[in-house]
Amino acid sequence: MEKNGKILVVDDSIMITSQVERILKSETMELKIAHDGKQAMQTVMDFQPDLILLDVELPDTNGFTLYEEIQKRAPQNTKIIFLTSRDDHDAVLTGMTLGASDYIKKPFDADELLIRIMSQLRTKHKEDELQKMEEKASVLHNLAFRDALTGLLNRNYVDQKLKNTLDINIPMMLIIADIDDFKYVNDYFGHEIGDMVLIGIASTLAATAAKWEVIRWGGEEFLIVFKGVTQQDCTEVAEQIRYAVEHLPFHSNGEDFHCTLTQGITCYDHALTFSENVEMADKALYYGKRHGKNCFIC
Ligand code: GH3
Ligand code: MG
Ligand code: MG
Ligand code: MG
Ligand code: MG
Repeated sequence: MEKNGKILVVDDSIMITSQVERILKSETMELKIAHDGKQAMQTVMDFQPDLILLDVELPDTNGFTLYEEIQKRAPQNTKIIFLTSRDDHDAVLTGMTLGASDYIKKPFDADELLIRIMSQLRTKHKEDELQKMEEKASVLHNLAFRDALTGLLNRNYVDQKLKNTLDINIPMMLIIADIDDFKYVNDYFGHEIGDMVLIGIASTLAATAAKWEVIRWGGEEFLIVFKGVTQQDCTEVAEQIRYAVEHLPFHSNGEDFHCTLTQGITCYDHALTFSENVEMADKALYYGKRHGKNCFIC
């Protein structure tokens, strides 16, 4: 029969662990016992329980400290219920403030314990389902809207998502950045190294303009969309990008080399279409290309 929950009981009292075993025996649950903090941590990692019943007074540690250790190692939705004879106000507050799912005082009522465990397990299963759905949605989102080589947003993202979020009341800036003499990199070092350069420069752009949307616009062209910034903010980022890319070290066949890029910047005009705005940034970019590259033009 499929088990519907993995429970770890952490308690140094054999009386308590046997009692819990009796209560849960009839249920379709898998049970493990740990008598101290060390055993508990080992079991958390090996067994990956859905729910932990955690005593506070333990021979080698205290349950509150152990709670924090478990949190660091256990999967995200693991439920932890304190089951303890520490019934004073401060202890209850400490346990619940740490984020425990529940706090049950000893001596406990068997039926109540079971119901509370089942309730937490149901919540856990729902959270797991939700997490799986979110992960699936995120994978689908990435497939649709991210470029496979660089991981940056793609043009489809601009058409399907970004264009619907434009607000005429929010000032915007665009940067079109194009790698300088990239054809030479491919011709001299080969297409694979060319790809490595694209990945390196893309991640530099993503890190430097982390607050904004960075799109792989074409082969070696990138579009950065700034919302709610001044021209000065934008040119500061452009200079950071220029500097960071220029100093990014590449290596192939025993040779060290560097790449640069040229940027065209435009203040977004909401009276024009998105493409027309990109064309304006393009014009600035080509001005920069004709005037020595490795620069930005407004
Ligand atoms: P400029 O400074 O004027 O921009 O010169 P450029 O050589 O960078 O520009 P050009 O348009 O002549 O060449 C761009 C090159 O980028 C040509 C194309 O093969 C290469 N490219 C485009 N996409 C990719 C890619 O995904 N991987 C690799 N390795 N190369 C690519
Ligand atoms: Mg104890
Ligand atoms: Mg180009
Ligand atoms: Mg180029
Ligand atoms: Mg060219």
